[in-house]
Amino acid sequence: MRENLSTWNDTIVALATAPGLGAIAVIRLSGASAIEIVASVFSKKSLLNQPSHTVHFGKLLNGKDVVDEVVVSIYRAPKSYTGEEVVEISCHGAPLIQDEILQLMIHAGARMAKPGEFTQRAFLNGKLDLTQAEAVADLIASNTDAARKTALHNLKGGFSTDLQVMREKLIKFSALIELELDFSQEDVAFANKKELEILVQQLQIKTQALLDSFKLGNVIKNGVQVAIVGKPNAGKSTLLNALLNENRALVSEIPGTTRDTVEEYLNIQGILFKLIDTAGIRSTTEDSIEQMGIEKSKEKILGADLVIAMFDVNDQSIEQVKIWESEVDSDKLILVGNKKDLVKDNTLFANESLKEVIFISAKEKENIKALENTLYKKVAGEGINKEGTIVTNARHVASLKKLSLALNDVETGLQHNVTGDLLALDIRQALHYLGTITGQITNEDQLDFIFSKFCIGK
Ligand SMILES: Nc1nc2c(ncn2[C@@H]2O[C@H](COP(=O)(O)OP(=O)(O)OP(=O)(O)O)[C@@H](O)[C@H]2O)c(=O)[nH]1
Ligand SMILES: [Mg+2]
Repeated sequence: MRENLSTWNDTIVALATAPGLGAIAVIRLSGASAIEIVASVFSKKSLLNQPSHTVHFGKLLNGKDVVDEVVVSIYRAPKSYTGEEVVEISCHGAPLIQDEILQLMIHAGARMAKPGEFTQRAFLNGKLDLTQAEAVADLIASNTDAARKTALHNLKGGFSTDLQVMREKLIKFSALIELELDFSQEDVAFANKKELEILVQQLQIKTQALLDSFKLGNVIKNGVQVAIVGKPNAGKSTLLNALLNENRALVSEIPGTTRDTVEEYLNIQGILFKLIDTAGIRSTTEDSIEQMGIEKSKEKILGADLVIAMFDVNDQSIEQVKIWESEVDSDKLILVGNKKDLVKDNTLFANESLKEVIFISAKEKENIKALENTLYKKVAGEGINKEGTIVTNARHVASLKKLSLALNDVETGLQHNVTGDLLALDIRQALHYLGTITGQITNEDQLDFIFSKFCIGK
């Protein structure tokens, strides 16, 4: 438990379910007086003596007026989400009723909760660490299966467990080194420097792996930008439609059909891809509107995480592949040869220069699955390791980078045989950055910032 608990003596209230009309709504209170406040307006037996984890049916009364018939659930401290006394009122879902009950609770002594304040209290009461609290926000905001899974992994403490193990080992060393300093006159060595060196190297590897996972973490959270580019008439818009399974973009045999970019989302095995259909690129065009579209396509290539470079396989395939390979980074590039249904000479598919190419027919929807698999693999490799920790939070990345630098300092110090007090200083610095991730070391502004991104009622 944390010491600043005593400052949290007011009781907060908020709507926990989505605002608007629903069959039922849940209003939640947390704080020392939560049960008293609800009991003071509850029609039935007194709630004050009821045990934790019980539900009670009754009426909420505003003077003599019945506001609603409700079910009240009681969770007593510390066995609740926040670690405080918590009451959840399930009422009928009309916005008017929700409002009236909130007003009633405020009148009886509660105050409106700030965004994320329930989770902030859970954190301050030691129920969650900071990475877990942040995972709660990610979980609520997750819109794909992969995002949900990584958030759940972190909520269960996946990320913090990894860091906690490192932290404990480092603390042990820093204690031993500091012990040595106390006995410096006697020239004894408690800490084994070789072991420390190995530990620091292991930590460095772990930190790098976590940093590397952010690239995947970021796309899991925010989606992958995929630009579909190529010459006019290559079939880009037809491909977009085939991937989406609907006629979203205009298709025609006239080159230069797509003028402005068309963007749509596609979920492949839990990862969100943002597909961007662009205007066909050709070297010269008289039409100034088309020219603007083309400039935009070039911009999209630069900004995209992946580029589907598309060409008509019946039109100078090898030359086009060469151009794309020289223009776009290989780990971003997916080469797609379209209109395979029109190919007369099948030997083309076996051509060595085209071995990276996925041959499809956008119009006949042939081989679209293979392209989807390639998109997925480019992002997730052989699959997202559900047990592995993936960093999805920019704040964690910033701390991990500083941690890595601090570990470097410890390593260099060890190599140069620096004195124990300098070494202890560097280790403490590394411990500090580890602590800022899990929240053992925080400041109020940072907490306010993190929790302000939550929705109200969580
Ligand atoms: N036979 C055949 N025709 C296709 C295929 N894919 C697209 N087409 C045709 O090619 C023409 C151009 O298709 P679009 O999808 O509009 O091409 P685009 O690349 O978006 O063209 P712009 O928007 O002008 O840059 C249309 O007449 C499509 O029906 C395919 O796989 N096979
Ligand atoms: Mg088009």
